[in-house]
Amino acid sequence: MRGAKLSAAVGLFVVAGLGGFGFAQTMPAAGAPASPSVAARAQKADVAAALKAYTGPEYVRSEVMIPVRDGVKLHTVIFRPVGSEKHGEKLPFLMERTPYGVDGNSKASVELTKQALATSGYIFVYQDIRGRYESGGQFVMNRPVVEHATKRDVDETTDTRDTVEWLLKHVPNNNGKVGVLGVSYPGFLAMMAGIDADPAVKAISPQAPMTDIWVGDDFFHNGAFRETYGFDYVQEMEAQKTDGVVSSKEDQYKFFLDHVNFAGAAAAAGMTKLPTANMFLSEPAYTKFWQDMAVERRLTKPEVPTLEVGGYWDQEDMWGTQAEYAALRANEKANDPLHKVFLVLGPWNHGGWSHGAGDQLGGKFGTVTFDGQKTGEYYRNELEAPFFEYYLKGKPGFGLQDTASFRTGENQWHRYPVWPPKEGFHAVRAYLEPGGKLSFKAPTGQYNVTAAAYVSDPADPVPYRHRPIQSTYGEGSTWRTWLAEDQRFVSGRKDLANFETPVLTGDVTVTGDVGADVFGATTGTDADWIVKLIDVYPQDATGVTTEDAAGTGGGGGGYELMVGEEIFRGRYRKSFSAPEAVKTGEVVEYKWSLHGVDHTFLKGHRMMVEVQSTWFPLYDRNPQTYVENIMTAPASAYEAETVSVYGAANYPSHLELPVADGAELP
Ligand code: PG9
Repeated sequence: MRGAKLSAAVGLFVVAGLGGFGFAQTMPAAGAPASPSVAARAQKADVAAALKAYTGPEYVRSEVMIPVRDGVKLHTVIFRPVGSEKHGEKLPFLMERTPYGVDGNSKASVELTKQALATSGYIFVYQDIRGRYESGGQFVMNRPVVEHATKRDVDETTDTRDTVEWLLKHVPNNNGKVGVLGVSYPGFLAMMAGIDADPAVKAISPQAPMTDIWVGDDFFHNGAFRETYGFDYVQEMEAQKTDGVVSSKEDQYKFFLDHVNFAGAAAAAGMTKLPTANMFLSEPAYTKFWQDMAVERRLTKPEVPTLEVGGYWDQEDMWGTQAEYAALRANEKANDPLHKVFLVLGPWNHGGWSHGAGDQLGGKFGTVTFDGQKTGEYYRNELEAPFFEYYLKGKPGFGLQDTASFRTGENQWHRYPVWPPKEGFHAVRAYLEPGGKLSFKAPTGQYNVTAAAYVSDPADPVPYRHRPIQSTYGEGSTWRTWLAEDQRFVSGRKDLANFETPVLTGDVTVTGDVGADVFGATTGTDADWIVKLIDVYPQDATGVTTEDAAGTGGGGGGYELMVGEEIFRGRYRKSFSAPEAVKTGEVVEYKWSLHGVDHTFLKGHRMMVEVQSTWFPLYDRNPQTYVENIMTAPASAYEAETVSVYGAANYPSHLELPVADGAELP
């Protein structure tokens, strides 16, 4: 996870990172603070309060350059509890490897950010990965795993192994066991520790790991390019060895519209030669380059106990956690706790479980609360700490059998023997029907009719969050919580279609993978399909607040909360690596996943499905006229087109919903 970085100027510029699982995580979840001085004060107050509460041992810091097999040296910061060697106590290692800089980690940040574990006593290790900050070698974004034939064949798995071997030999009073954890990029690196794992690695926790950045994580989703994220992140990581922050005062909606396509925006920022930007521009389809990075393709079985953690409202890597769990779980041996994958999913944004109470999610454009349940604290104290305590120290108390999930709406934790759970749920179809109806009865009698049609105009795309849209991690950015924003700011637009149930007469719980199955046509030759599953709150709703509630005094009446959402780029309907134009007017079936959901639509609420064809500038605009490379599409290719969503006996567009048995469907 990138820390919340501070920025204050116009245009592209670079500031130093805040480091590790350190202070960055004490930043408020609702976006970057108003100014560095406000942020610094808030951090100081948080730190002072947390330090007061800490009762564990003090930690002492040392620094070392660890040599790996090809002679590169990796900068590593180590914290050991003061006096542990005097008691002869042997302790396990807990390691985080990161591209975001480890120098900022201090004794205080160790004692604060992993309080339960720091109190128990671990040797904490933080390492700059190859090519970043003070480590030697060359940084490669999401470095693929390679065949290890010679000493020059290095990747993150070999760097981890070599580091572990060095630590075991050189750090006194270790118990020979290593745990590796991390969120996001460090989550990807935690998974790397579980591939061809060193025998001393006894537990890993990949948290929001990016897993396949073309199919479903940071850079593309089902072929649609995540324009703002790709633009910002690549500059922040590849323009220099240390973290930068891209921050602009300009509304990014306007910036990307004015530059027509990604090539135009990248040229304006002078970033076209950065390695990953160059690949965006030259290989936008799912080529070998992107496939080689896909981690789930490497996961043959859980080599070590693995705790996967993810958030249902993760704005960056929602897919990775669920994909890794699925790949590992499929190859797990029954009753083998040493080769087991566990999964925790909760009501969190990217990394939201690692700091704060977790009793609410959101920002000024929408906040959801969870009946006072402190989901983050529960995760850290009842799941994460016991996991490492059990596997690295042999202490009892880790009771998770397989999966823990916090079900929103109902606001309760549940444990399932597998994800998605099979017992107690069954698949139902929610059909998109004419008149804006969402119905649980299949359409009969009517053939070839559309449920809705709208004109999608790339000159006026649907914004994905409230404007002005700030740079991802720029000053005042609402990026971190946009998935929880009240969707009423767009749902009245003419360039999308809504389908709603009547008011629910009983609770309807949806637990598991939600699928979209849309029969659609366009007057163009390419189109994007975005489907959102929304919980529409009643006028007297409690537990939600939003500035959008015009006339309701800022309460949450009528709040529209997305609980599942995803895009599919039409040209990839047959193959992700060989895109093809769509035939004008042809009705095509598009099927894609909206991922795992665990949510109760409460009695008195309504379910809504929203379909649209732009989501800007989160995703670049599809010109809607087929061109070979959208990254360089000329302005003349961008055409307004009519998009039709069918709702007929022969074209039954629907959502596939895993619904709890016994639910009262309208
Ligand atoms: N989501 C970040 C990321 C970007 C690109 C690749 C991998 C990770 C992160 O927060 O680390």
